[in-house]
Amino acid sequence: MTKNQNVLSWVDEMIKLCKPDKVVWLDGSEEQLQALRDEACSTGEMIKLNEEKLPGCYLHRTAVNDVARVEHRTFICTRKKEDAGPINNWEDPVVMYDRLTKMYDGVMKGRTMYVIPYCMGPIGSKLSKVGVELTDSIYVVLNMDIMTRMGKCALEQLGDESNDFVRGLHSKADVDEEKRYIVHFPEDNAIWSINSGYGGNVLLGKKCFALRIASYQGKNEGWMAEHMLILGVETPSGETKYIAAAFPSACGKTNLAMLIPPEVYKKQGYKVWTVGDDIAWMRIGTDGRLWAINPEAGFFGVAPGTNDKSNPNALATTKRGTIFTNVAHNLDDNTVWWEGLDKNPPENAIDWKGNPWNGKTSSEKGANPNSRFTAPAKNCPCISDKFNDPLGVPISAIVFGGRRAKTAPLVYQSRSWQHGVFVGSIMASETTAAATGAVGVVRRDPMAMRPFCGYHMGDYFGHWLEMGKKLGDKAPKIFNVNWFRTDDEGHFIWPGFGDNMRVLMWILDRCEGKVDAVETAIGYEPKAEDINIEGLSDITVDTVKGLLDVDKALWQEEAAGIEDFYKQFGDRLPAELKAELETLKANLK
Ligand code: GTP
Ligand code: SPV
Ligand code: MN
Repeated sequence: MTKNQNVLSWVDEMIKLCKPDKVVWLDGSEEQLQALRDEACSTGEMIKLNEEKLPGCYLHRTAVNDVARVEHRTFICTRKKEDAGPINNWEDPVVMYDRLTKMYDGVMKGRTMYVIPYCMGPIGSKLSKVGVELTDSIYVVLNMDIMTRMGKCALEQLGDESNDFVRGLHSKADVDEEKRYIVHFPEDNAIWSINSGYGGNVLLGKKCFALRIASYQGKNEGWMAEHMLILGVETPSGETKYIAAAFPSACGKTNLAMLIPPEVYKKQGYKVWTVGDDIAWMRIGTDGRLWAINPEAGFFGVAPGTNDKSNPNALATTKRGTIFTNVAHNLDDNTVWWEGLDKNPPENAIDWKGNPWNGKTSSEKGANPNSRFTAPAKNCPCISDKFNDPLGVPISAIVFGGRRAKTAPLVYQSRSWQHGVFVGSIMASETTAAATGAVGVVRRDPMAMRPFCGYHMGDYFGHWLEMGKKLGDKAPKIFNVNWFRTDDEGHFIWPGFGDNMRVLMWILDRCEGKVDAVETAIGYEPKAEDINIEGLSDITVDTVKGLLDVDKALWQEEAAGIEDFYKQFGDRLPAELKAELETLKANLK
């Protein structure tokens, strides 16, 4: 399929190591993919769902011990330990290669090795990059087909001579969690993953390449790889403005990216278009502005909570050609179900663990909280016409946000790019089921990149500051949002979902200088009456005032927490951020 000797000799070397019975190169053809789907169904690896209701859709259950990313088993192996930084797990590459080589030796005996050439980003775009993933999992092949541009087209994008591709090696091995490793060698453009079969651990184009490796490449090459959705807001006059937003895992990127405008905007003719829901690669264009592409071709979205009210666009996207992972299987009509889909759970079902399950009587969950759908972006009713544009889209605003029950207000704007980098760097959020470990614990998650930054976080902040200098007055404006403030009973105060558009409209008005703001200790806030609440029954101007409240005592605690967090970066913390922290402290006095 290729004459590229760099690819061929590396694949040969890995075949010698893993010793598969058979090697299959994926060309991206429908015939080859359908044969693999059929094979996966014949072995029980996948279940074909109701062809009338969910054409081309399949269900897969991972091992019960393998349902989320494993941050404690994820490594950045740079030659110098300090280059991985204090947040990443590190091991000497020599030691790690040695340890893993022993584990991969003969691991594919009796199995087939699939060679998946894939392209992150539109074919033909200068912003795109190629990877090759070797795996012994058909599930991985079929997910990579949805999530990337895969097959011959990727090898053509690479060309016959180039050595600029990411080498990804994956084996499910025994799915032993004690021996699970998700390892990155940024200096070698390599990723080695073993003993998992779940999402972000094994779809190596996604978090491993498009964030961890790409963030390192971006630092060296002068661009940015970010954990961000990209959406376009089209005004009644037909002009579209683009926003990129970074929220931690399971904190609302897919939902915001596909939002349906509330009636008050819809009737005026506003529309929202999805460019991406998880990852943005951003470069400075010839016009000096920041341009973004979505390197992915599909959505690996959180299933629970997705319904025809919260996110009808996502639900519609999953109606064909979709792989569902770890949701409940409704045996009555051979479809799928998850918590929050509707109020009518199936009685005759199999839960995500593979056990008989009655949704009406069982106290157990039918779907894992981190169950997912893998759906082609082209299915999405609101997919942007710029989705495949090799140039990407120009970004007007960057938005940070997380899950904070208190502290963070509904929205505020940074005073400058530098202050905006500070705002991103101090992000904190309650942990979710997207990674193993405790859920609901507040932790610092700078720019939503804590689990995904492939190098020293202090240098990463420095890179953001550098980008701002290059962008100058063409830099996007930077904001912070919080949809998750709760009342004393723990209920979310802000309605969220489609109504988040009301906040986006203030953000865009700010970018165009159309609306005033109030200066607070933490940055610029809207006047409460400037957030449009027309048509909201439970929200008054006073509710909005409450949501915008900056509690000085809480923020003083916050400042102390930030100071603590910053300490670990030592002299690799940019002086500009230290200065911003001092300003915050002074403002809070
Ligand atoms: P990853 O794919 O893990 O990176 O997650 P994501 O950021 O795309 O999160 P997603 O949009 O899938 O949302 C995750 C959870 O947050 C779902 O259970 C949603 O129902 C919930 N959620 C999303 N947006 C809102 C919101 O505006 N308000 C509230 N209260 N919940 C929301
Ligand atoms: C996330 O955890 O942020 C995801 C899902 O988008 S995974 O691909 O599993 O990392
Ligand atoms: Mn994500």
